[in-house]
Amino acid sequence: MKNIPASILSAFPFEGEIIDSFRYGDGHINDTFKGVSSSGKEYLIQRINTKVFTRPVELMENIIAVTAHIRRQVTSTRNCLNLLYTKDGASYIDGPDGFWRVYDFIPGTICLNLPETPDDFYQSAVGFGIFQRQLADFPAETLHETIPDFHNTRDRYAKFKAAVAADKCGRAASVQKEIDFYLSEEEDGGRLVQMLEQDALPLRVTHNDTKLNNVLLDAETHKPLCIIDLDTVMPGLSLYDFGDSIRFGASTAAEDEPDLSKVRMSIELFRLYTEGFLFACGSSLTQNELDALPLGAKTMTLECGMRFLTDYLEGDTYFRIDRPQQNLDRSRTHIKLVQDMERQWDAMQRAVKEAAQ
Ligand code: ADP
Ligand code: GN1
Ligand code: MG
Repeated sequence: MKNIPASILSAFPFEGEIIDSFRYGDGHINDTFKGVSSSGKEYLIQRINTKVFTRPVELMENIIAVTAHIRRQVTSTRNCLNLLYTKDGASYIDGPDGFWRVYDFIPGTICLNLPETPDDFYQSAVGFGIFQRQLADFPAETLHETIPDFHNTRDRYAKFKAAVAADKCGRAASVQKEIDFYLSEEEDGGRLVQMLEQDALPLRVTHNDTKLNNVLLDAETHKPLCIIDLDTVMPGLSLYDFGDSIRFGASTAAEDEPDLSKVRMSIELFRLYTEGFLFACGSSLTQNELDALPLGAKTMTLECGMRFLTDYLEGDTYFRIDRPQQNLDRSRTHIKLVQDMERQWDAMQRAVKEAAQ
């Protein structure tokens, strides 16, 4: 999808007319555009990937409920996503051009792929911690599961093994080393699921996709303003949210960096994120959750890296790529990060203990 279809532009009551629009952001799943209207107001216009989100109407119901819950707790319109309803009063358009929704563009914000300064990462942790707190009393049973088994790492392993066995594109032999690495970590990969089954960890309402670029920071102060990308808000573990942030943001390089010598898990960034997250929501976490934070980071890194490799084996049909081996590169950076976490395990545990005091 190169730009926004006319049928979508005519369906929403934009203030003035959309006079400019272009692709926006670095998401791997949906098609996101920024639209600028003749009145000067800006909009974030998105086509939902319905191959990934097969029940988009339920997804929208979740977003309406979650944003209403957050809106009641904040004072500024910059602290909560705001949907623009169609001229017919619907929260989306579903037609021959796809499934589309529109948000007010929150002005004066930035989104980062790598922190510009360590404090940016700390602030993102505060943002996600506040989000966790804001949803602590949200009735989880009313949420739809937008992607079943999304962070069921055991299930992700089953899908990975099936992709290796099918070897649809004949790529498995060339990435045997990477396959072997992920398989060798299967036991650790399943530990969170096991703890959940044993009731050792509480199920909460979580975001489940807590990349640094899913928090809007104020462009001037770099303070957290709003958590975005709410498509995967579902019941989950606090460790998923903590872990996914570390996987993406505590790396010293981009998610798809081909030069692995640049990729490390920064223990300084890990410490900062832990401090920010616990500052914002630590008092609501159980001791088991606190103890499992390093495992959360490792599990989410393993899981995501394995998902990238699965997609590479299946022919790059899930995550958007803009060059042939991008998913393979993504899976390799994650191997490096997991190895780096293992090397720094004691320091990670110490950092959690210190931040929790
Ligand atoms: P994806 O699911 O593709 O990751 P996101 O919802 O995260 O899509 O949006 C992609 C990018 O668009 C974000 O990383 C952010 O830069 C920007 N963005 C999203 N929503 C808003 C908004 N309401 N106001 C300003 N920028 C936004
Ligand atoms: C996808 O949509 P985006 O880019 O925020 C993916 C996440 C992965 C992430 C890896 C619905 O997130 O689970 O962690 O890419 N989202 C979905 O960068 O699968
Ligand atoms: Mg996003």
